[in-house]
Amino acid sequence: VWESAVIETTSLRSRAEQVLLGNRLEHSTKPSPSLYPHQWMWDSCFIAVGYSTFDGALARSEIRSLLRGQWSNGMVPQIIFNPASSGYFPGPDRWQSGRSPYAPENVQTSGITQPPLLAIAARAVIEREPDAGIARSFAAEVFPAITRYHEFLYRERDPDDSGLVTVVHPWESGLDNSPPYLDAGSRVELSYKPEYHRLDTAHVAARNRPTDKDYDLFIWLLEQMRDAEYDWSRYLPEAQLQVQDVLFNSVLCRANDDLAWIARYLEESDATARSWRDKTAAAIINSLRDEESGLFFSRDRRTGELLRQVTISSLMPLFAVQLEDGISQPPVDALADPALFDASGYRCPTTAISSSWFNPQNYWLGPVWINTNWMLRQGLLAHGCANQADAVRRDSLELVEKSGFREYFDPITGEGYGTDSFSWSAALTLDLLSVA
Ligand code: 2M8
Repeated sequence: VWESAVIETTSLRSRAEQVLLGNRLEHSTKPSPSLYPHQWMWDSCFIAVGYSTFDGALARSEIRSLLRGQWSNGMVPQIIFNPASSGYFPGPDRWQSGRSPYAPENVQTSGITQPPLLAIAARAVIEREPDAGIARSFAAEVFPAITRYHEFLYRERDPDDSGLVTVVHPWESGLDNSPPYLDAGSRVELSYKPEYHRLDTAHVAARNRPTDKDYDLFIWLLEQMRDAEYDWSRYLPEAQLQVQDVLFNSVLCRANDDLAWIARYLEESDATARSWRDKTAAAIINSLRDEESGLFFSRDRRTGELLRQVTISSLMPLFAVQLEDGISQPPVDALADPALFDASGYRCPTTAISSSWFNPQNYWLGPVWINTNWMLRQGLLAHGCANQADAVRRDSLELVEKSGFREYFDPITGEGYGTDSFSWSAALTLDLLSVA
């Protein structure tokens, strides 16, 4: 039994490496062979973590390629388009990022960002690099760029100086059709019906993807931002969708901690990164925590109300920062609650089972995703919950072993959905295998 377990692990590892190498483009790695044929920001951060387990040079090039797309105002874009790929909508012609004076000239990108995992990925890549000279020069190269990215987020996206960054498009949240965005989105009044032709449903069954109504919202919002030339001081005062997102800000909080680590590693001051971290941590606890349930929710910046939909994001402050016992307990307890996240199958559904939106087969409305499990596991470990963390790790590995490196998985049956050969499922499998 022991021997076969070792062989299984070895083969899982080599299959995961093959997925990443198979999805390589010239400078970076695409999330999947055909559904997502460009470079995505948070995908590449997870991918870099995966590469760091077996090829530091590829890990560094993944992050460098993201920074090639950085705008002169500091924004790191959600998508860096690969000129040789077509078949994804919306492409560069719809985004027209060149309307902004800050967009790079020789690289085509989208006009928004994604959960800011760069510092988290960069730290992992630096820590795993055996050659101290290489690690140090990479740290010195990326530190100023990542600092400028965080400066952008606080300067352009936190006009109230609240410590919480505002997300302006469901695609920025990474959890595109998650219930809080369906809620906030239902209040957006589309002034016209946008014209477009979806390409995603040519690759994946429509029942596993966002609806046409969701896409109307996504494209209409894109066109509003484009018309404002991606100038956030002009766009934000009128923007109909503005969310102080709990997952995005939790990632930012943790990224500040890792940015502070990189600063100390380079023997530079970590004061700015630490003060950002402390401010965002306090704001998450004081402004995004629901007193009654003890869970966390994103806040609709337009109405001022919490978007009280229980999703995986409600637990993400565990990943952000060290919480006091009384504050960490409700999210930890929610994991074992059959009405919330215990589906008697695989941990951890992305939308609570009792939610009226819960759908175990549709995208971010219920399936298990390996990236949210990866963050949750770290958050649980940081809060002394080793058994729960191990259970999340085990379930993640069981899912990819049983169903392959699919994009997402049914939390009850374990069946895989969405694209196959999905890069971050493979990359984070490599990381989870390496921390055993
Ligand atoms: C999904 O989002 C893209 C738009 O960014 C799409 O549906 O076309 C999300 O799961 C997102 O989190 C992810 O980064 C992206 C690529 O894997 O796909």
